[in-house]
Amino acid sequence: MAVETTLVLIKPDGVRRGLAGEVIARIERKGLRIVGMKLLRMSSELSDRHYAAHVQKGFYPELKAFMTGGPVIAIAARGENAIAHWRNLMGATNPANAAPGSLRGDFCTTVTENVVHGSDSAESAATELALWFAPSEIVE
Ligand code: DAT
Ligand code: MG
Repeated sequence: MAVETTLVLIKPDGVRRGLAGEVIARIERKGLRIVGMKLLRMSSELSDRHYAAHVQKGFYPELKAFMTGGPVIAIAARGENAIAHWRNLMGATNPANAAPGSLRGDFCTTVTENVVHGSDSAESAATELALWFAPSEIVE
C-alpha cells in the first residue's frame, strides 16, 4: 500500500451544474484528504500540456473547447491508493459504461462532458500535479 496524491478536476460542466459539492463530498466520504484546491480557467497552453497524450486525436478540438470554456476546480487528493480509488469513484470514461453509483454513472450522458478528471497512473499524477499546482499550493 502506498500513499498517493492524485489530480482531480471538476470539469466546466460539473462547475456549471453545481456539482462541485457532490464531487467534494465523495472525495471526503471515501476518506481521501484534500491537500490542494483552486478554481481557475484552463488556458489553451495548459490544455495542450495536460492532454499531451490526446492532442493528435480527432476528438481533441472538441475536448479543448469544452475544457477551456468555463472555470474548473482543481483538487489534489491524497490517501492510500488514491489514484485507483478516485478512478473507481469517477467511473468509466464513457458514461454509457460507467457504473451507477459512480460520478459519471450518476451525473452525465456524454463522453466529452463527463464531469470529472482523475490521473490514471503514478507517473501521470506527478506530471499533472506539477502542471496544476505550485509546490507551495499543496498544504498538509
Ligand atoms: P479519462 O478522462 O477517463 O482519463 P481519457 O484520458 O482517455 O479518459 O480521455 C480524456 C478525456 O477525453 C475524456 O475524459 C473525455 C475525452 N475523450 C476520451 N475519449 C474520447 C472519445 N472517443 N470521444 C470524445 N471524447 C473523448
Ligand atoms: Mg485520462
